[in-house]
Amino acid sequence: MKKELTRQQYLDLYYYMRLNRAVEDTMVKLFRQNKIVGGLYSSLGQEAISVGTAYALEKKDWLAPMIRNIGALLVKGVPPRDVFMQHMAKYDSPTKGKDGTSHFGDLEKLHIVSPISMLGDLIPVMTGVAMAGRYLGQNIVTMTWIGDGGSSTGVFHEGLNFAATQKAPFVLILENNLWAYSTPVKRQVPLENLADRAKAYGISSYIVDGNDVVAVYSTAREAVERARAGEGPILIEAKSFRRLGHAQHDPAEYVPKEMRAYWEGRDPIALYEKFLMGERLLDTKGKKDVDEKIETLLAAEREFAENSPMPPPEFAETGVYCTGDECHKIRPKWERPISEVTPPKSSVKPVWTVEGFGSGKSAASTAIHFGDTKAALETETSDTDATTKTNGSKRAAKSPAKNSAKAGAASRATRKVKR
Ligand SMILES: Cc1ncc(C[n+]2csc(CCOP(=O)(O)OP(=O)(O)O)c2C)c(N)n1
Ligand SMILES: [Mg+2]
Repeated sequence: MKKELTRQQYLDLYYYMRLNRAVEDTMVKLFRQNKIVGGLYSSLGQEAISVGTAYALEKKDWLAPMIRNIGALLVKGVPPRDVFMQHMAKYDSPTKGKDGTSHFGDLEKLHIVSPISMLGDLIPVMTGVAMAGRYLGQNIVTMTWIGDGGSSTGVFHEGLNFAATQKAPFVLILENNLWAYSTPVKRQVPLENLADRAKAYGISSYIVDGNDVVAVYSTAREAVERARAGEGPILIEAKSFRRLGHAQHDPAEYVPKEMRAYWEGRDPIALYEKFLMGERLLDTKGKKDVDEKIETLLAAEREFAENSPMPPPEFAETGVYCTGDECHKIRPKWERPISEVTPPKSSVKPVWTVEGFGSGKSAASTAIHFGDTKAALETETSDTDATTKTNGSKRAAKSPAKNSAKAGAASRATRKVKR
């Protein structure tokens, strides 16, 4: 671990990792007491990923957690009582008892989009949030997480391609914990590094040790800054290990004992404590203070959660059907005049300029136009034709392989027309 943060930042990372683990330990106890109504997932051994990445975001930024990202929620400002009550389906929980796991968000204050269970679906959603922020001039970055298994879904690829094409200010954290349910990553992806998936979409990626919180934070910070500066989406593969089963029901006997032992020896909190002590950023007293702070906080939060009532039975039908009141109040928030963003008054010509199309033969084929834009198209046409040729030859010099592939495609297309 390299030393490069402020003292407060080092201690914040420590506090949030400890809090993350303690909140989950408390929930295991609640689960054993039959007070948790749904499934209970664990991020044991992966706390450095949730905490280090979320800590790299600013207050105005948006995130969407998955099942192993309670740490990210805590960093964003969600009180532990909300996490407890949500899992206990209590009436005071963010979803008022309508969900028994972690499907809740906070669109108003904390900028959290609720998890979506269908793995990968948050990628296009958070791309959309990033694009909306750009449209509104907010200069925000959005972030979500996906597992090694989730990175094989269709929507992962569609979503990342969409984000790349739109140059969305979006950072995707791929938590490679080596298992997806009982499937080892080697049996489901023929890649050593899942970060290589970024190459297919022409975007940047990083690989980071997911058990080193300082490395995770520094990498995420750099990625967030680059995305905010307009470089487009960035993928970070954080390598770690799922120390428990998929959820509480799964004893994970399929995991080799030696493998578990290896990763237990790389516990992110133990590693970080050693680093902090070595750098004299933490001592036994400081550690004891954190123990007490967390213990006091969680005792109060747990008590509040346990005392919260279950929802009344009649509440079951509230919010299920549209009554024409609440749901119809939702309106789009146009913060720029509509005329500014729609043709014909828009300062942007309603004509796509396509550079480096390749054939350079037909100018019309280099522009895709829409609406009644004949005049604009005519002006655009000659410019575009020139650009196409220049760029085409520049590219030919730089990248012969790419160009010959294009030429091949072009001649195949020509052959097709002739027939
Ligand atoms: C599209 C989709 N397919 C299958 C599932 C069922 N499912 C939930 S979690 C999970 C395993 C996910 O593994 P991984 O992405 O590696 O995440 P991890 O559990 O290791 O954090 C599966 C298959 C789902 N929720 N969504
Ligand atoms: Mg996994």
